[in-house]
Amino acid sequence: MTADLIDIHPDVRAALDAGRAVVALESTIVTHGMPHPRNVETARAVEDDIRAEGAVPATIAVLDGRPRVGLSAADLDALVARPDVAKASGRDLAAIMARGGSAGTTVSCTMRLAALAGIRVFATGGVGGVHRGAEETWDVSADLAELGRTEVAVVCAGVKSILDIPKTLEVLESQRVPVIAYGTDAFPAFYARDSGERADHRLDTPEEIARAVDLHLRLGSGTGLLIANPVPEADALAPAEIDGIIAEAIDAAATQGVSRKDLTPFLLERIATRSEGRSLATNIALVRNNARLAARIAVALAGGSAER
Ligand code: PSU
Ligand code: MN
Repeated sequence: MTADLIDIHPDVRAALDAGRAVVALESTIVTHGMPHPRNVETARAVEDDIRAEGAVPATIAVLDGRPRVGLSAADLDALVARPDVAKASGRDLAAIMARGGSAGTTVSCTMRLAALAGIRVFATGGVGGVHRGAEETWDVSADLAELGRTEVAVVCAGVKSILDIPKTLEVLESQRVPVIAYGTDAFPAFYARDSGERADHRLDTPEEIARAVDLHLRLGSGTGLLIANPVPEADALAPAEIDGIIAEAIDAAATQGVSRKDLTPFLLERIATRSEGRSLATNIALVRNNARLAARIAVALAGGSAER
């Protein structure tokens, strides 16, 4: 059904056909979330982390009008070299495909394509959510709507405090998306291990999380799951170190009238620059940490047989 719509890399195709573990990865983090060349280096390191755990990585993007599930090294280089590379959420896919464009895929778009390909586990850094001041701007990421209707487990490090975390958790609750924290009662806040909010559920092993994912899907829940994995202690940033930088970035966005799909990339870029790379190092560490957990969940879901 989807063969004429998306290109699935042969390694990914073979793993899916054999029922082996596959982990989807997004690409907006590469095209709009990190500076070059750290973006490409990180994308490759994350794929290696997933392979080391015995799963097959499937980085998802749109290249010259074709959605790709699984990118070769050359595809990744081509993606970042396209001068007009777009940021695609799920709703943008059709128009970008129709004009033959290229795009990094956000969490919402990556979930859509992963689900079409039959992939149930996806790793990223942070998902989008309800922006601070949303009562004025109505800025709520399409990631939350997609989580409310697409059956994929998304492993993240919580959400950044560029967002309104309590409101984001309220929308996830309304959307029937379970929020499961790994090894902690707290909902993590990306750079920090604890947002001050509690997650709905705590599970302590990848196997237990895999069981919950399997049950959620078999119950016909019809939604995704958010698996929140706190940043490793050694890589976390002190709130005092980052909160002022985030507040300054939000003020600058408001002053410059940055809105809609440009807002999140603007904030990420400004925070990375103003923190002199400390936020970037944390970002890279937590994405890799999420990839490893996602791979372990995918291996457990596939029946525990890692490819080693
Ligand atoms: N948050 C991060 N890093 C990111 C993103 C969000 O900490 O790279 C990216 C993800 O691709 C996410 C997207 O799906 O931004 C959300 O964008 P928006 O807020 O415009 O929905
Ligand atoms: Mn938005």
